[in-house]
Amino acid sequence: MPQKEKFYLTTPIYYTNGLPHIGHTYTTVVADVIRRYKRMRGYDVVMTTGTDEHGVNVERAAKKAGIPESEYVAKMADAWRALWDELGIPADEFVRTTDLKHVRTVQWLFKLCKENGYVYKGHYTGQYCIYDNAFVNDTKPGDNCPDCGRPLETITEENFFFKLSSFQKPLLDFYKKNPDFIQPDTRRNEIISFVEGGLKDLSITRTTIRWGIPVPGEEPHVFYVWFDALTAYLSAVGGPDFEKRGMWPADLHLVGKDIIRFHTVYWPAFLMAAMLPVPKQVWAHGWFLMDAAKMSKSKGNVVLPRPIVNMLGMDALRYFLLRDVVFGQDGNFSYDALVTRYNSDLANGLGNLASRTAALIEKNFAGKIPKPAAFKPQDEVLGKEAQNAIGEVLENFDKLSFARALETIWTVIAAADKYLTSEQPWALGNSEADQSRKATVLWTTAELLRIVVALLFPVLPDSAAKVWTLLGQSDALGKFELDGLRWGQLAPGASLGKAQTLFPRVDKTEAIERIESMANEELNPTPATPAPAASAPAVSGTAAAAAAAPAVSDKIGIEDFTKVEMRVGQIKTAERIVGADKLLKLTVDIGTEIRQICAGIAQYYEPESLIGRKVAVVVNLAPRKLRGVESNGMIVAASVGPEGRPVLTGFHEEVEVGARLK
Ligand code: ME8
Repeated sequence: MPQKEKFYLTTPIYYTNGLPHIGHTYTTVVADVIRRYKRMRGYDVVMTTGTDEHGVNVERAAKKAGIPESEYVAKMADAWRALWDELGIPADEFVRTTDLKHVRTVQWLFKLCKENGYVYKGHYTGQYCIYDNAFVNDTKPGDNCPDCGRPLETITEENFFFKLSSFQKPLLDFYKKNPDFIQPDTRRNEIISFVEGGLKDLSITRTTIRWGIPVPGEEPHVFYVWFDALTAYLSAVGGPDFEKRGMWPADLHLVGKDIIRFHTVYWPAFLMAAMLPVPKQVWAHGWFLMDAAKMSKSKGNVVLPRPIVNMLGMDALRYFLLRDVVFGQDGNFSYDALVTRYNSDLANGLGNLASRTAALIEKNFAGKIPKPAAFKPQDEVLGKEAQNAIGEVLENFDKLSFARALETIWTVIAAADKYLTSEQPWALGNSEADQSRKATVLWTTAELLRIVVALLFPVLPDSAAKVWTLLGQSDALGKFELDGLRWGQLAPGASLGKAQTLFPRVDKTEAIERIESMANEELNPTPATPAPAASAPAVSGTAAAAAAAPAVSDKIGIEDFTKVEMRVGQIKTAERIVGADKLLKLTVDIGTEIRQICAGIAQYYEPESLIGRKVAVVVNLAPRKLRGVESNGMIVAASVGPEGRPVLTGFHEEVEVGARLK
C-alpha cells in the first residue's frame, strides 16, 4: 500500500486567562473541517491545538484565584480540552506550554539560534502592554495600548535579543519563492510591506516575569511569550526529534488576523536561524464581530458556543460559521442570522429533502433503494448537476472557500427539491410504468443525497453520517474517499436505516431567547439557580426566572443577602424590542442615575401603562445583553401560576426613588 501523504495543521494555542468563545471555536471548527476533508482525500492528518500558559496575566489570575500558577493553568487547560471534546472537535495533539516536552523544545530552539549567532544580550526599555504580553512600538510613557486601550507600562530590563534585523532579506526572498505562504493575498501584501519597512531586533526573554520557561544557565531570564508560544507547534510533533514523527514542517497554521505577523515574520525567522524547516502556509481568517466590535469578555459582548449547541446542535453552529462569512473576511455574528439559516438551509433544505425522500422510499419500495428504469432527460440533468458539483466543491474546499462550497451544495439541494416537486412521485399510481418511473425518480433523488452528504461530511459530521446510514450505506462516511465519489454508485436493494429527525424547525424568537438566557447563565452564573436546561422557559431580565427555579434548600446568611443591592426605581420610558416579543426595553431612574434595563414582561404589560410606576430593582447585577440590547440591572417580579406570569412589585405608601430595600 503506498504511504499516505502527511498533512499537519494547527490552530493557535489559546491563552488560558479566559474560556473559549465563538472566535476561538471558529478557528478550531475550521481546523476540524480541514482535518476531516484531508482525511477523506487520503492524507495522514495531524491537527494540533493547545493552551498558551505562561506570562504575567497568568501570574495575576492565579494570584487572584489564590492558587499556584501550575494549578491555575492545569484547571484552565482541562476546561479548554473538555470543551473541545464536548463540541466533538478534539485535537490529535493538545499541547500545553507547561509540558516538559515543550519546555525542552523551546530551550533547544534557543540553543540552536544562539549557536548560529542570532542571539545576543542587551538592554531594553519600552512601553509594554501586560495584557497583550508585548512591547508596543511608537508609543511613549503614559500612553494606552493601541490594541486593547489599557495603560502601558514602561519597562527596562536585560533581555536576550533575537537578530530579527538579519532576516529582512531572507524573509522577503522566502515570500517571493513561496507566494502561497501567507494567505489571503491582502494579508500577504501587508506583511511584505511591513518587512520591507525594516525589522528591529526582538527581545525574546524577560527578567521581570517569573512564570515562564527558564533560559538554561541564565536565570532569572525566562522566555518571552512568542518565542515560547510559537514553538508549541513543533513540540507537539516531536520537538528536537521531529524527524522521527515525520510531520514537521506544518502544512498549515490557521490563525486569526490579529496574530499573523508573529506567524509569518517571527516564526519563520526563528526557524531559519535554527536552520529548521519552515511551515508551508499560514492562513489568517477575519474576526467575528459583535456590534462591529471584536468580542471580549470585558466588553461583555462575547458569544459562547455551548448555548448555541444546546439549542440547535453542533452541526448547525459549524454550518453557520462556515456558510455565513467568507473565509478570510470579518463577519458580524448575529443570532438572528444563525437561526434564520438553521431554519431555511438545514431544517427546510437538507433535513426536509432527506426525510421526504426516505419516507417515499419507505412507503413505495418497502424501505429498499429502488432500481432505476430508463432515465429521462430531467433525471440526467440533475445527475450532471450533482456530478459537476463534486469537482466544484472539492476545488473550493482545497482553496478553503467554504462558503462557496456550501453554496454549490445548496444549489444542488434546491434543484432536487424542484425536481421532486415537478416529478411528483407521490402522485404516480401502481401500474408497471408508474412504478418504474417512481423508482427512477426516487433512486435519482437518493443518489443525489448520497453525493451531497459525502461532500458535507467535513462540515456536518453528525447529520451527514445520519443521512448516509439512512440511505443504507454501511461503511463509515468519515473513511469514504472523496476521490472515488461519482454519480451512479448508489446500489439498489440496500435497506434504509432508521429515520431520524435531523433539524427540527424552531421558533426564531423563542430559540434566541433560550440561547441568550443560557449564555447569560454561563457568563454570570448564579450559584442558587441551576443552569437552565434547553427546555426551560426563558424569562430573561426579571427576577421571575430565578423565582421559577426550584426552591433553594440551603439557607443563606445575612451577609449573602446584603450582597444584593435592591433599590426603588421609577420607570421613565418603556418600549418593545423588535424581534423579541417577550422583552421590553425600559429606562429606570434609580436615584443616582437612569439605567437601561430589559425585562421579560412584554406579554403581560403594555409599555405605556408602566411609565411613572415605581418598582424594585436589583442594581448591582453585572450588565448583560438580551437580544443585543444592554440590560443594566433587573426588575423584581413575582412569578405567578404554572406559566410563571410576572407580576411587578409595588409600594402601598409613597417611597422615594433610590431608597434601598432591606
Ligand atoms: O493570541 N473572531 O491566543 P488567544 C475570530 N496565545 N477568531 C477569533 C476571535 C474573533 N473574535 N477571537 C479570537 C493568542 N479568535 C496566543 C496565540 S499561537 C502560537 C499563540 C481566535 O487566546 C483567532 O484564531 O488570544 C485568534 O488568532 C486566536 O483566537 C487568538 O487566541
